[in-house]
Amino acid sequence: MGANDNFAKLPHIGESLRRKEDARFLMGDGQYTDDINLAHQRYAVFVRSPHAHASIKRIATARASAMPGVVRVFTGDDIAGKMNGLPCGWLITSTDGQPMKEPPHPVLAQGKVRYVGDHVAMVVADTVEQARNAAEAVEVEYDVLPAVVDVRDAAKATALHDIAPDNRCYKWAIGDKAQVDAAFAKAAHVTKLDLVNNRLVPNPIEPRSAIGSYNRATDEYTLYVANQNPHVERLLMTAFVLGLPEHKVRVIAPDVGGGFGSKIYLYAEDVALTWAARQLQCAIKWTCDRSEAFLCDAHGRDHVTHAELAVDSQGKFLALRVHTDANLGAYLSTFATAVPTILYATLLAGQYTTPQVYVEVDAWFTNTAPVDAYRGAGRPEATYLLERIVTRCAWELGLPQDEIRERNMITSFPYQTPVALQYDTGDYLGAMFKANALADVKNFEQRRKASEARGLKRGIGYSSYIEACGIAPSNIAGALGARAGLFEVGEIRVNPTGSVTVFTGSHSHGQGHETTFAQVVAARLGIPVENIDVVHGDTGRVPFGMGTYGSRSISVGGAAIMRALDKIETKAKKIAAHLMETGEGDIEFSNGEFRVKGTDKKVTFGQVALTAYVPHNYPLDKLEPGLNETAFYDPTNFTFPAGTYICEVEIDPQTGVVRVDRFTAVDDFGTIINPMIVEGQVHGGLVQGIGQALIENCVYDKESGQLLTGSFMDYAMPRADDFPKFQLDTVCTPCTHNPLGTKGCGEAGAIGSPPAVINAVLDALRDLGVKDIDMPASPSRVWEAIQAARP
Ligand code: MCN
Repeated sequence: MGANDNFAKLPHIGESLRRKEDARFLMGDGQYTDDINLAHQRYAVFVRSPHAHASIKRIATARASAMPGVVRVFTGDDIAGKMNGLPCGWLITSTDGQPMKEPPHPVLAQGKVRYVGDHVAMVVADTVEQARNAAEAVEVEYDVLPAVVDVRDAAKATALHDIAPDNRCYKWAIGDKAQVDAAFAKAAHVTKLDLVNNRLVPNPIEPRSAIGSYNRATDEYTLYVANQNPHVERLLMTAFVLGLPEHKVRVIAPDVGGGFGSKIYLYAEDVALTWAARQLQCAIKWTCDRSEAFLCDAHGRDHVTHAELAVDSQGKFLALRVHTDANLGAYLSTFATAVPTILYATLLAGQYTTPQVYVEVDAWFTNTAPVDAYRGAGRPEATYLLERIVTRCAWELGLPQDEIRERNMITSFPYQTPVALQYDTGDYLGAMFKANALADVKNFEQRRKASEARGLKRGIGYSSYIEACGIAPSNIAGALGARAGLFEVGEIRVNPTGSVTVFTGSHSHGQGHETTFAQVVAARLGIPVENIDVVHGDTGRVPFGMGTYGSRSISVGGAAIMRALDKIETKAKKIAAHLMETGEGDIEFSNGEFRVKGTDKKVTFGQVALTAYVPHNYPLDKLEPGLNETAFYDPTNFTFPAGTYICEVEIDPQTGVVRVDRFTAVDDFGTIINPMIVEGQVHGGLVQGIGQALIENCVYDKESGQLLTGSFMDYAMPRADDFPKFQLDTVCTPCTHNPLGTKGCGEAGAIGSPPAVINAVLDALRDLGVKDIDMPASPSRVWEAIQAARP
């Protein structure tokens, strides 16, 4: 097996099976971290900085320590010298010859706090209430320092870290600057665009939660934690922070209620609880409340960009020049440095044949929460800039939005971009034409007139996105300067009765892996889906893993499972040959049966499984008992999902209220395992992307650095009635280099939708003279833009 088009024809592939995991979620039987309680468990509450930037002059804990139920109050002094700071997991290399700045990130603040919510002390008590009361009694004296929250002010602001006196973390560039400058010199037209990609708060339904525990008898630690990548969490915590042997720490990420990239990061709380469990010889639980989550969960986006697109007289793109300032927050999260570089700049060729692209990125520290890989991570920022400038260019040249895209889209593959990536397959034109038909673009003008008759402005916006998923092939990650490539692990344990347990290093926190991974195994082995269980999220049960983010699970985790299944099939054929007294070369396997070629002799998969564990007359020199295989899979390339999204909005010019009236998404995810799950993933992504475009915005006060949008009263989450019924369809060009032919679908909606919405808003307001608007296009912003454009 291996030819991915044969794989797509197997039973269960392309079937919308209901999610196996939903029964327990719908019946209230899910086991989230906060549902777990251990014997003699105590509770932690963190004292957090009320200031965005301050020196700590004194911390007095005596009063808090003497309060009822308090077990211990830990401060930075208690941990100093006993552990290292939190690491950045995926460091990249600067390209300006200066080393990248990786400032220390103490688990509890030492001498200084750098954002509102920074960890100052941890109080452990018998009950949560006692811990909360005592946390309020911890006295901290601060010397407040000037704060900076806007990335554009970072260079001139008071330094956050001694190691970075100008607050710059790194300068990074990709592309051939000289060639780009030469292309601009001969351009017939240059389109320019300045934009802000607004900061977002991820807000998964389940807030973060963790329980640290320690077993004195075995000298072993266990950390239960709402996390997307338990093995990476363990690796970073043991190797970089606590200096413990890895096998002494077990990390369990049980049911996790959404992550969206905010639960990748090794957070200070996780380390503090694990370490303190041994100090206090008890289990310690902490569950984040929503206000803490707003302050302290890793945020997303926060870029300021200037871009220029050079085109010839036929509207063909000649070159793209980009400068981006990226806000990394106060400290480096796990993916912080990779997001505005490897995951962003390499996508700026988009779906187009632009021969030259040059991107410069300056990344800065500011007094804000760390930024990490929020859904899409880097790729939404790339798509937003590119699809905005392409549409602006179309309007400047008097071309329809689809026309300019058609003139520039890549049509032959593989295609090498000028910014490192090689796209293996795609059908960009096909997706756009399909989207045009589904969105009924030909009748748009009629709908526009009907809106006008009701006093409303109607606009249509396009976005033809591409993303790099299946993160991350070590050959490419390494070539781009990343610290590590990201493979995945799959173990298949065939039980004697022929049922199968799958152990995967991927982690499902809403994506339905327990169903889709079982579909893959059922398809390959020809056994019922019900006979397959998928185990994930436990370093004590799964051999190793890199976790789930970057829409990597089916294409990397699933491919590792396929590799393990290849090995199972090879060994099972030997057993079948032994049973049927023939050579293994004579055996063929399909639909759960091993047959001797050209005869009607056969044995079932179940018979082979039983024989593996109850061997008779085995040639033990050739065959060892058992049917259990593990495989590691390092992809050779990213997968490149792509598609075209078309949004239609109606705007009330009196109030500035934008209503999304129609939204069409045509995606290419290669082979699709479960269409219903994929549709759900696209819906979720669209809601987050449209939310960014119209509603969501994380705002800090410029002077004080206080988070102004620190609750759902001020941070607007999209709701079902903010959206029309989405019209979805797909085209399919199977990925050429993984055995399933799949491309990731988990982020597409969030990546492709923001520019489609803003292009639609601008199209609606064009004849009023509005040329630009930043996300979110809230009613007040739209109204102000209309007023400002008035002659
Ligand atoms: N799938 C499929 N056929 C394909 C592609 C995917 O059937 N061609 C299925 C997969 O088998 C899997 C699901 O679709 O069940 C998503 O797969 P994939 O695209 O590989 O993405 P991951 O499983 O790696 O999920 C990560 C992705 C990311 S990066 C974010 S952020 C995100 C997202 O998934 N966070 C989510 N979707 C989320 N959904 C929920 N409910 N909660 C989150 O936190």
